[in-house]
Amino acid sequence: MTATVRNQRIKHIEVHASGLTPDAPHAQHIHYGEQALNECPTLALDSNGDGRLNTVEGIPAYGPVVVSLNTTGDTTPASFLDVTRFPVSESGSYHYSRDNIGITKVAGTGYPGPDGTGTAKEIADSIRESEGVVVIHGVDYNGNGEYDFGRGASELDPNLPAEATDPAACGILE
Ligand SMILES: [Cu+2]
Repeated sequence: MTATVRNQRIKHIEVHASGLTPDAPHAQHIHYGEQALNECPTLALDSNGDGRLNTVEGIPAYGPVVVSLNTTGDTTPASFLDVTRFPVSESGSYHYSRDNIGITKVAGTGYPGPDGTGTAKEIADSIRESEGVVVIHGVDYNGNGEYDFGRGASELDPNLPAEATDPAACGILE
C-alpha cells in the first residue's frame, strides 16, 4: 500500500489486496488518529471477547476514518459506508488506485482543538510520515458467499451485517 502526498492532496494511491471474500464489495479507508498507535490491530483488542475484531474495537490501533478509498465521487469520511462505490474483489483480490484525492479536516481525530479536529495539513503530514493505516472491511465468516447477519448487525450501522464492516485486512501506508 503506497501513497504519494503533496501538500493536502494524495496525488496517487495504490492498494493491492488478496485473500479477501471473493466477489464482494469491500469498504476501505485511510484511518488515522493522533492518539492511536498507528498500526494494524490484533485480536488482543477484542474487548468484548467474542473472538472477532469489529471496526470500533480496532480504533485504538488505527483511529477513525480520514479518507474513503472508493472508486468514484466523494472521498471524505461521510462516504465511509457507501458500499456501492467501493472495489469488488474478483476472486478475492483487487488492485485499486486513484489519483488526486483531497485530504479534508476531520473531527474526532484526537487533536487538542474543538471536537478533536485535525486540519487537512495535520492529517496530510501524518499520512506522509507513514502513520496512516489502510483498513479493508468485509469478512464472510461462514463462507456462504455473501455478507449475512450470522454474526449479528454491524456496530456502525444496524442495517448492515457485521460481516460487511468488520476489518478484513490492514496495512501501513508507506
Ligand atoms: Cu475503515
